[in-house]
Amino acid sequence: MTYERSIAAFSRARNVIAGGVNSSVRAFKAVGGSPVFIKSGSGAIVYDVDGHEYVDYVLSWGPLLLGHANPAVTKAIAAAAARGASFGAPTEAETELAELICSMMPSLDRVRFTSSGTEASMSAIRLARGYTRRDKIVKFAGCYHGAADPFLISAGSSALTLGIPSSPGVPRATAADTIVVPYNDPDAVDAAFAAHSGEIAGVIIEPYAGNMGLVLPQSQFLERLRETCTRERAVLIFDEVMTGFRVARGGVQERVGIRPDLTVLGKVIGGGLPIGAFGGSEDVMAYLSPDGPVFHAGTLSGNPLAMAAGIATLKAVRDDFTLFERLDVLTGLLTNGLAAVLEKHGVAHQTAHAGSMFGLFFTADPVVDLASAMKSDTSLYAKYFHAMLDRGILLAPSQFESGFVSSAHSTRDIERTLAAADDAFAEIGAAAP
Ligand code: KE4
Repeated sequence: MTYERSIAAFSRARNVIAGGVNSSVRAFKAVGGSPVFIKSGSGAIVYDVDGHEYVDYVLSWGPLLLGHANPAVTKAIAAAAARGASFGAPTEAETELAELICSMMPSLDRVRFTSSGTEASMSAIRLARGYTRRDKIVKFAGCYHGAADPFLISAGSSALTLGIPSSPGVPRATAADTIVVPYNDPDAVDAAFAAHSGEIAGVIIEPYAGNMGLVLPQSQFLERLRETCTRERAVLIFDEVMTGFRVARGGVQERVGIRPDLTVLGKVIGGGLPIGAFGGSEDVMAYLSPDGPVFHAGTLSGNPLAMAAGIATLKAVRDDFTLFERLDVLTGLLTNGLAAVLEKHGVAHQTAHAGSMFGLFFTADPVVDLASAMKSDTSLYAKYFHAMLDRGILLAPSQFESGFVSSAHSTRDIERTLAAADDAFAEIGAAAP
């Protein structure tokens, strides 16, 4: 396939937008080539400016649980827009979305909306520090909590992709308050608390890690974290921006039966519009301004359009009792099918899937943390990405991301994807040195 219009669009964008993109991972740096510019989407399909059609597994990096231009979501946004886009005053739509979230995530007594997951994670950390009067936080190598200074130390997602997991510009003093330990290593967490007794405000984790590829917690890892944080009186924060309302109605915390003290949300709860949220027990959230001393604010927090999109999305999540089962079956069909294709072509691989999230690593060894994820063959991933793009399948343009399936995807889309993968590896295999 040729991509003339996308190439021209990228060249034009670079004249006025830094790097030609408004979020780094979109630039295709990890896979090479020029990024495709998308013109429109509908259901599981997106169309680029050259007129190519793709089955989309990026889904705006997770928000589009119901697929592109879902009719109910689109109608809700249009109706809200006709009433005025923003008021800078409370609206009942914010209460309605908060009630929907709290009804499906029982660990949340109270929430606060923001305009991004980054802002929500930042604010959750500030709240944990204010609540405990401690400064340090523990994060896990390869986990990504957004583009805020405290997290850009051994971060995942595009920070990892671009080789800047610990970004320049983060002051040493900030980095000194972030303790990084390996994912799936509860002993390392205990050692951090032993070394910094009484100094650690909280532990923030992606309970299913989706930003180094998909890496799932090993048995008892999350349980140990909960015990340690309870013992040390530190705040356990589940960053469920990606997993919330995606791996189950109540996120990972429903699947594993663990109540974090704070939860960070985003993506799905906004149905594709800018959103983030953080929430937890009434006790902890009472520390947040204006009732408490820990400050938070945001011009467009709780924006009526995002609320409308989120309400329409979460009503579908609440009312469709087979949704998560269907998504799990479809995603399993995809990952099992990909494994079979890779076996057939003799390609070393690890696949993972949880609900409607999936991951694929090109390595023979199990992936349990960042170090093992980094052993993946990223150059093979780049070849795979482009071979699939040329065959009408849009995957994450980085090995260190997760893929997503929506309720708009069909078994026909999965079959089309598997046929493309088989054909792609026949080509790649033939080209192998
Ligand atoms: P945003 O600020 O991008 O809304 O959310 C940050 C964030 C926080 N926590 C988790 C677990 C996340 O996955 C994210 C953002 N995810 C990335 C995808 N890996 C967003 C894509 C991008 O950066 O363009």
